[in-house]
Amino acid sequence: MKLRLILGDQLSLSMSSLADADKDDMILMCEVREEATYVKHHKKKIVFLFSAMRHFAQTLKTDGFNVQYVHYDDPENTGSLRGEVARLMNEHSIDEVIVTSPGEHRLLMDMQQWADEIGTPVSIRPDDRFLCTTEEFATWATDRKQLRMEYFYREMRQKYGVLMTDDGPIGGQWNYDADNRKSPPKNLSVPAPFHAEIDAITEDVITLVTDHFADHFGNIDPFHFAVTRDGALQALDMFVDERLAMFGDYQDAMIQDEPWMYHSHIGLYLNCGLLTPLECIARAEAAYHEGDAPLNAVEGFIRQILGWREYVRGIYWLKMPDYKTMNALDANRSLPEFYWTADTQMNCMRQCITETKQNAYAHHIQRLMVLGNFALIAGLDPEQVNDWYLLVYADAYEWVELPNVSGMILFADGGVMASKPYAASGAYINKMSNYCGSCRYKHTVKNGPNACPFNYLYWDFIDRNADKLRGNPRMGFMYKTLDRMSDDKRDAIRMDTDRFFKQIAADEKV
Ligand code: FAD
Ligand code: DLZ
Ligand code: SF4
Repeated sequence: MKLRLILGDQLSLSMSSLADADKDDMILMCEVREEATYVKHHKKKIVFLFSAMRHFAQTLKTDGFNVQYVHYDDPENTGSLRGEVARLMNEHSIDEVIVTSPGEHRLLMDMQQWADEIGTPVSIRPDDRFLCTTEEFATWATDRKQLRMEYFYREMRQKYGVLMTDDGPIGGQWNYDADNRKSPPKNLSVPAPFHAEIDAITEDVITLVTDHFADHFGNIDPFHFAVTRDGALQALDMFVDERLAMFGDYQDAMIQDEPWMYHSHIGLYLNCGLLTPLECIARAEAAYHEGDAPLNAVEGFIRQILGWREYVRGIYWLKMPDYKTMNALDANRSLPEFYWTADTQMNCMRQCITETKQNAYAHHIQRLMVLGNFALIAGLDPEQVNDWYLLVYADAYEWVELPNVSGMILFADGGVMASKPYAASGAYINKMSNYCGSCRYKHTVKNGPNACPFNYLYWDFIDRNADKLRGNPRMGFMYKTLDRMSDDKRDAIRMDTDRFFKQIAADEKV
C-alpha cells in the first residue's frame, strides 16, 4: 500500500501526490504542533488552515479515498509530520511514501532524510500547481545580470498566451502601472468583502484554537474566510464582479478603516490550493473581453499572479538557503513592541497593525509602504521582520513571504530583487492615504517632536547607509540632496532619530 501525505497548503485534488492515487492507498493529513508553532501563526490563520484541511479531507472521503486524518488534540498525535508518517508505517504495511514537494526549504530538507530514517522509499514529486517550474526559472535566471520581474512576466504572458494578440500585448503595452496610482477620493464607497458562514467544522476548530493557541497573535473573531473550494470560488467571483474594475485605479491607495479596498483577498486560497492561479487569471481575462473591467485593472491583477507570484517563488528556490540569512544593510534593531500591540501614535502604523491583528490580512501597499517601509528605514533586523510577516498573515508561507520581505522591503538581499530600496518619507504615505489627517504627527514637519517619524528616519536611513548605497545609480539624487544639507540639518535628523529610538527603548509610546 502507498501512503500519500497531503500538507496543509496542498488542498487541491490536482496535487501531483494524488495523480495516480488508488482507492486502496492511504491518504494522510495531520494537524501537528511543529507546523502550527515553528512560528506562532496568527490564530485566524490556524483556524482557516485547520478548517480548510478538515473540509478537504471530507471531500476526499466523499470521493471514496481512504483518509487518515489526525486531529491536533488526538492523544496519539506525535506533533510532527515525520512522527505521524512513522506512526502509520508501524501500523500498516506501506511500501512507498508519496508527497508533493513542500513550499518551504526547511521541510524539504527534512523530508529528504525521511527515507533513511523510516527505511521505506519516499517519493517527493514536483509541485505542478505553479506556472513556472523551479528549473525553468533557474534557466531564465542564468547569465542575467539583473533578475527583473518585468522581463520574466513578459515571457510568462507569451508562454501562456495571456492578454496577447498575434502582434504582442493587448493594448500595445505590457504594463499599465502608470494608470494605477490614483489617490483615493473622499467619498469612495468600497464594497463589503466576502463573508462565509461558520459551519460545525469551523466551530470545532475555533474552540480548538482558542484552547491551544491562546498565546498566539491576533483575533479569531470575526471569522469570514471561505474554507472550501466552493467558498473560495465564490470569493473569486465576488471579486471579479464587484472589485476588479477598480483594482487598478486604487491598487496603491490606503483609506482609514477600509482594510480590504479593491484587492481580491484570494492569496490565502491560492497559497493553500483551494484556487489555482490559471483559473483566477482566466476569470479576470474573461472580464476584460466581456467589457466588465478595463485593461489597466485586469493587466494589473494578472501581473500580480502570473508575474510577481511566480517570480518570488522562483527567487526563493534559486537563492535558498543563503537567502534566509542575508542582511546586506547590516540592520540589527529589534522589532518594536508596537508591531504586536499596535500601541503607537503613528496613525498609519496603528491602522495597519490593528487591521493585521484583526484580519490576518493587510493589502499590498500597507505591507510594503507602511509596515515594510518603517522596518527598512528604522533598520530592523531581517530575521525578526521575516518571522513577523510569516506568522501574521493568513497567506504567508516562506516561499512567498521571504523574498517579499528580504528582497522587496528590506533590501537585505543587496538588490537581487529590487534595483533600489523602497524607502519613502511621510509625504508618500500622505499622498496615497488619508492616514495623516488623524495623526498626532505632522507629515509636513521634518524635525522636532511633532515631525512625522518617517521624515527623519528616511534621511537617517540614507545617511546611515551611505557607504552601501551611494554607488547605486538610482540613489544618486538622494545622495546629492543629502550632500547639500547643512550640518545643522543633519544633526537635527540624527538627534530626532536617537530620541525616537531611546523612547522606544524606554517603553514610551512613540
Ligand atoms: P491582490 O492585491 O488582490 O493580488 C492578487 C494576488 O496576486 C495575490 O493574492 C497574490 O497571490 C498575488 N500577489 C500580489 N503581489 C504579490 C507579491 N508581491 N508576491 C507574490 N504574490 C503576489 N503574499 C503572499 O501571498 N504571502 C505572503 O506571505 C506575502 N508577504 C508579503 C510581505 C510583504 C512585505 C509584501 C510587500 C508583500 C507580501 N505579499 C505576500 C504579497 C502581497 O502583499 C499579497 O499577496 C497580497 O497582499 C494578498 O492580498 P490579495 O489576495 O488581496 O492580493
Ligand atoms: C501553516 C500550517 C499550519 C499552521 N499547520 C499545519 C499542520 O498542522 N499540518 C500541515 O500539514 N501543514 C500545516 N501548515 C502548512 C505547512 O506549514 C506547510 O505545508 C509548509 O510550511 C510548507 O509550505
Ligand atoms: Fe504615518 Fe507620518 Fe502620516 Fe502619521 S504623519 S500617519 S506617522 S506618515
